[in-house]
Amino acid sequence: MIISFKRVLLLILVLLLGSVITVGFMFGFVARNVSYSYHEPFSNLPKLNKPVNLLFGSEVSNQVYVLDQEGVIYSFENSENANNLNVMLDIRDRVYWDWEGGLIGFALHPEFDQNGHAFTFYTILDKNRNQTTCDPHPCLQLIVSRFTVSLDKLNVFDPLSELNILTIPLTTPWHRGGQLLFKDDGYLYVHIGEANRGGENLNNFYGKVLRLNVDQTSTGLNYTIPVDNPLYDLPGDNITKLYQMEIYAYGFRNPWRASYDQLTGLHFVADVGDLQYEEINIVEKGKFYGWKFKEGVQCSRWFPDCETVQFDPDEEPFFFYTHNDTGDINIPYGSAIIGGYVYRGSIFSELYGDYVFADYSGGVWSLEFNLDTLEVNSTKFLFRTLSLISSIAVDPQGELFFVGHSQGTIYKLSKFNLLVFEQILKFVGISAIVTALTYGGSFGLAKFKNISINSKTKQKISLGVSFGIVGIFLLVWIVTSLYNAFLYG
Ligand SMILES: [Ca+2]
Repeated sequence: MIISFKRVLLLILVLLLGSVITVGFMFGFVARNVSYSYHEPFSNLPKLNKPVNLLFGSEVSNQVYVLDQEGVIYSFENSENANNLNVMLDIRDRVYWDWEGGLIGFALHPEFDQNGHAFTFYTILDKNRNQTTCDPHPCLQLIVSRFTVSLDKLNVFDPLSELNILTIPLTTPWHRGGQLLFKDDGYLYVHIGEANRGGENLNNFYGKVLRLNVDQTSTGLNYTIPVDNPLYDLPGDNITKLYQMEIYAYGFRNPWRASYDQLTGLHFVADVGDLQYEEINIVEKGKFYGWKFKEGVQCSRWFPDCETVQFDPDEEPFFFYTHNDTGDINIPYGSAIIGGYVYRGSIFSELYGDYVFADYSGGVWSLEFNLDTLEVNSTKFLFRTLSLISSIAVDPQGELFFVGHSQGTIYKLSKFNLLVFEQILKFVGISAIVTALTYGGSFGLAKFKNISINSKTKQKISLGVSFGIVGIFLLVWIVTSLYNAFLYG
């Protein structure tokens, strides 16, 4: 049998092509834009209705809490085997929910495992107010209150234990804020939207971050005002209403979500924008964040000539983005900022210390920033969900979770070391090498031993050996992929 030149050339070509593809991917010559993804860590749970907030309890309690916007708090075991939602609180009879209202905020007291106190933020119909004062919208109230778990059932809140902290009248159905947050000082930070009232006036709670001591009570209040709140010593008080001493920072539009990084003490507030910019602000005591004079770094549409208006010096956002897709995947864009966390987990060491955030439209990015100047150095696209994202959560290990509002599911940040497409190409590359070597080797052996290669049987054997080895590779591939999935799951 004559081994044709064409056949040898073809074998060499296949060998070369396979080597180039394989070596290219092995040493990362082929650029990868996308290496992050998400999966459902609690895939056995029933579908949620309208989840808007997710919170992990302590490592001891090992519980996860999720809020249904319509007025239910569920808990479940922090385990991938969790398959049951426990109803901790059902106040659907009190809650009035609409597209951004309802039961939207929840925080556990820092000593929750001992005292069983948790705090909620929700909207209700205000039946005592004259409806014509709110037309065409329903008259609403924003309620911040405390619930305590039942003594006999530690995983259920007693609905009768409700203690009112704040009641704030609303006249429009927009911009309520929603985040409740405890920081290391033990105080409760309440993030309230401007409710179309602007955030600049210090005589009301709209567009503010409030700071309350909820471990004490004072005359007529189920909290006290910390004496180091920025307006505490100013003339005027809560009786003359010149200033509200609860205010910690002001000038927000819709501070829907906020987070606190214990390591740096940075307090991040995601402020949902109007027409132009979605903002991330680093909040400091007593500072003004611009609304309703400015949106992002520009005059708002309400004060187009804001340079001519006198207002307090404002803090520029830590970061902002527009609603327009620039075509560069790493430049954030979307419809409404959802907020985020400084990543302190261990699975993704390259993200450590970066601020990871989501937009409601489903995109997730990370910001790498300078800790001294608080300037953002770079932005990186992580992934995009099919679901709208309503909230982000962090577990006791510092790993990140995302609440799928429209799909009713919870996602976890995960990493594909190797993308599916890449896997296939690599597989093709190695298969090509193996096939070429085996097939070529069989021919070479046949030639060497002077065996007639025309024998159909010999051809079948060499093909069989080729595909057998390819099959073993496929098996190894599947096992390593599963192992990767397990590692990053
Ligand atoms: Ca601002």
